[in-house]
Amino acid sequence: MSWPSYIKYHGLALPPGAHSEESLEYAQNFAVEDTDVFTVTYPKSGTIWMQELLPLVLSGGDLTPIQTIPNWDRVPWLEEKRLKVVVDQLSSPRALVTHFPYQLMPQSFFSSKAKVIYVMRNPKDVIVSSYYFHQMATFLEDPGTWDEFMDKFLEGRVMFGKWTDHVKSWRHTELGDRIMYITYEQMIQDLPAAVRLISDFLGKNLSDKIIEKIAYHCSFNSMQANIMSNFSLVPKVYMDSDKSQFLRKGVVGDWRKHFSSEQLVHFSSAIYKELEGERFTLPWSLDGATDVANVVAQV
Ligand code: PPS
Repeated sequence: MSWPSYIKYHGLALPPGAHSEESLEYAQNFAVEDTDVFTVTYPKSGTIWMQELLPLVLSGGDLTPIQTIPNWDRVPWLEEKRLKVVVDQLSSPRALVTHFPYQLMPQSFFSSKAKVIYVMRNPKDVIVSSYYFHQMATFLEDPGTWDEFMDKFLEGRVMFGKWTDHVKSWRHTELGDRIMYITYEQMIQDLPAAVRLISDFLGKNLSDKIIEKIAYHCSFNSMQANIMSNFSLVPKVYMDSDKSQFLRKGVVGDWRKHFSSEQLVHFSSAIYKELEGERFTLPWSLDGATDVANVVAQV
C-alpha cells in the first residue's frame, strides 16, 4: 500500500493515515472539559500503556472498557480522525492521549483545569522502538538504514519532530499541579507504585487490591494477550505483525543491542547539545551508565 507523503502542521510532519487537515482543525477547536485527563507522549514512549491504565484507574478497576473497546477508541488521540467519531461515546471523566507539543494544545485546554500525565522514555529506547515501528507500519515513511534513521530522528525528520523539542515544550508549561511527570522506566521498575502515583494525582483513593489488579491487567503479557490492545484487529496492510509487533519487547535498555559505541557518542552528544542551558535534567544518563536506577528519584 502506498500512502501520500506526510501532512505538515506547524512545522511537524504527521502521517496522513490517522491525521487530516480536518482532524487537526477539530483538535485545535476541541472543547476541553475540566475533568479531562490527557496523557502526553512523544511517540513510542508508553502511549498505549496509558490507554490501558487510565480507564482502569478512573473507573476503580472496572475491566469492561479494556475488554470491549479497542484502545484507539477507548482513549482516543486528540489529533487523530477517530476522535470526532467516538467523542460522544466517551464517558466522563474523559481520558485522551496526544503526541502534540504543548503549544499545539487546543485553546480551551489552557484555560481549563484538565490534568496532564507526561510520560517520558529514554530516547535511546524510543528510537529503537520507533525504528521497528516504521518497518511494520505501512502508513509511515521507510526508515532507511539504522544509521540513516538515527540522523532523521536527531534532526526531527520523523513524525512529531524532534524528541528534545517535545520534552522541552512540556517542561516549560504554566500548568503547575495540573501536570505530573512519569517515566516509562519507572513503570517498568515498579508498576503498582506507578499506578499509585497516577491514581493519587487523579484524586482516586484506590485500595492496594485494586492497584494490584490494575497493574496485573496492564502488564506487557496481559496487554499482548488482549485483542482490544494488541492491534491484532488492525489489518496487515496497515500494520504488518510479521515484520514487528506493536507490543514488541516492552523492556528498558534494548538500545544496547542496537547502538555501536560511535552511535552512542553521536546520539548522546546531539541530545545534550539540544538541551544545553535547560533548567531541567534528564532522569537517565545518556552515556549508558544507568537505565533504570535513579529514575524514580530524579523525575
Ligand atoms: S505509539 O505508536 O506512540 O502509540 O507507541 P507507544 O504506545 O507510545 O509505545 C510503544 C512501546 O511501548 C511498549 N509498551 C509496553 N512496555 C511494557 N509494558 C507494557 N504494558 C507496554 N505497553 C506498551 C511497546 O512494547 C513499545 O515498546 P517496544 O520497545 O517497541 O517494545
